[in-house]
Amino acid sequence: MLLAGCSSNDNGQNTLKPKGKYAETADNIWELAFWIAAVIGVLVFLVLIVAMIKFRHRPGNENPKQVHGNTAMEIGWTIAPAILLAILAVPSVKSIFELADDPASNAVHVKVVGHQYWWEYQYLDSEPTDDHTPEVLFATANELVIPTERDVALYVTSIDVIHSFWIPSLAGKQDAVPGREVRMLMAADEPGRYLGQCAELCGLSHANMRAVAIAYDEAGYQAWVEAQMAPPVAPTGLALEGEAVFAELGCAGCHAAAGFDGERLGPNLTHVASRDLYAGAIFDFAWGTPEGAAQLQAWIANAPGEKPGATMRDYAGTLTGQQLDALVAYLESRT
Ligand code: HEC
Ligand SMILES: [Cu+2]
Repeated sequence: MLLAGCSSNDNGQNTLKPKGKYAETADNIWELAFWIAAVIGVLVFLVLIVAMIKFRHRPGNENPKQVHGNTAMEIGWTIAPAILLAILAVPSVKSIFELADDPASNAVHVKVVGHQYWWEYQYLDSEPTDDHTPEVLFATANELVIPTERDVALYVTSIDVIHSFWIPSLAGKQDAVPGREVRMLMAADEPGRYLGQCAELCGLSHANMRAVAIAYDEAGYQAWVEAQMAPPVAPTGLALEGEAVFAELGCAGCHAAAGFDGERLGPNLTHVASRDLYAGAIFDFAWGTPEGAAQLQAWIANAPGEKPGATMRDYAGTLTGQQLDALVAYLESRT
């Protein structure tokens, strides 16, 4: 606990430093409960210490008077916690209703899908309801991009096992359960990058299933949406060669790379070059650098070797240097 307390304040995953109104709502309840518990804790320890010193065993000291079955005390220590819980229930229940409220009418709607071991984000044109299935405008992975000062309604689900979606400074934690879609509200006050983590043990690479929420101001967000909606540019040169390799090696069987055309096993790569992080946000594309290219080639050549349990096909080092160069050039052109 001491070591955890020494962690720097800006480690990015801190529920106690909320950066948006929904995270604040949860933090406020914690704050109240903490201070009540802290006062009680200090009182209990004080009484305990006094009792230990004053009534400790001394030679010739009889057993103290026993209080077992004392009706007044039994009633007292049953009623006191009940009253405390009743007090805490007021803000808790109020907050539960607030967090379950309908989002504002200008909200952004995103379906969040947990996969072993990465998060997919499908941007919807409207709110999903019992008798309305919204259209998916585009899909992205690992980086959830949101506007500041607007409600973001996330519809959290999973396609395989139970995951848990958690960006500590922007919202609470929501289990992602296959076959269920649970709405969760998120909001960010300031532009920035907010780190998160899958919070439900979901398999071998659970710890490698990170997430990042990126908040832009309204203009920045609109520009990003426009770029995601734009059709991918036609590749040229080495990238064109890479497109052919992409088709030939069956990459397209798992990865959509030309818009949103249905759900696939792997992340949508239509605009992959607009993202910084990949493979559950554990690697940095570092586009245009030799280190970035080397890491990406290592990933494509042998994904499960780079990330244990990754469900991407293991090409087990069968790809040639020329194929890998062409694939990286192709991916780099998906801006
Ligand atoms: C069997 C399905 C499958 C095939 C085939 C496949 N991939 Fe993948 N790919 C995945 C999955 C699943 C992930 C995510 C793995 C993870 O993060 O744990 C992934 C991740 C990636 C990523 C990182 C994307 C991101 O945003 O995280 C890139 C780039 C990629 N694959 C490229 C390729 C290329 C190039 C090929 C063809 C040589 C290929 N993949 C073939 C399933 C596949
Ligand atoms: Cu997970």
